[in-house]
Amino acid sequence: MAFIDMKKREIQSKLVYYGPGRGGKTTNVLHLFKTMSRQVCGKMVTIDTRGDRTLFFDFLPLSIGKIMNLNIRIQVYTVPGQVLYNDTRKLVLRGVDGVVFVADSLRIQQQQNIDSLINLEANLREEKLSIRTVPLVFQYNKIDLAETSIPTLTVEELQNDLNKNHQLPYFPASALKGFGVYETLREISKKMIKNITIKLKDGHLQGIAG
Ligand SMILES: Nc1nc2c(ncn2[C@@H]2O[C@H](COP(=O)(O)OP(=O)(O)OP(=O)(O)O)[C@@H](O)[C@H]2O)c(=O)[nH]1
Ligand SMILES: [Mg+2]
Repeated sequence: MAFIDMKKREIQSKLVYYGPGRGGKTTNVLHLFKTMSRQVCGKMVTIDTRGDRTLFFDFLPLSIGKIMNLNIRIQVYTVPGQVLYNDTRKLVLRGVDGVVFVADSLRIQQQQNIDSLINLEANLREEKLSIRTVPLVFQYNKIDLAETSIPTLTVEELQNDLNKNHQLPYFPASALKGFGVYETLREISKKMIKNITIKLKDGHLQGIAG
């Protein structure tokens, strides 16, 4: 849950990249880290990986602007997508303010995408949240593979599988090539800032001592 730190004059919020294992969450955050200026993003921290599999989480702090003279900081996290790490996913989701759901365009991952979204809904419910209440955007990653002989899902199929009932913003992307990564971040940041501004004006944002 976003909160104000009066001492530092900043608002802290949490964005989580969620989705099936090997979908490209870490690759998204790595692209941000490699291409953003150091004024906007801090150091990327990767806690526990094996090969390219996240076992705990990645973390990247971003400073993305100001509301009412307060700096807005977004702490970006990725969850481990592998089914067996659900306890870690729940831990990372705690206090979430926004979610990017990174789906994998690989056709063999069709069911894993659907299962991961069901898992997200269940874990949000435990936080008394839902896809309808938390800012969320979909990213359809690995779109570059559509130009190869590897079987992929079309954007229409991904929409039908994941977003039919939600009608949320969605972005075809290739985190590997850096395509669609910023568009995704821009949209989720916009939604998060809108939410934070409403809470701030209504006096519903928690403060910490300053
Ligand atoms: N072709 C292609 N490969 C990608 C893309 N994004 C990620 N990959 C590859 O997919 C593999 C998995 O990517 P990761 O970013 O580690 O996936 P993850 O979602 O963090 O996986 P977990 O940590 O296991 O949940 C890596 O080998 C990446 O290089 C993409 O847009 N296109
Ligand atoms: Mg990862």
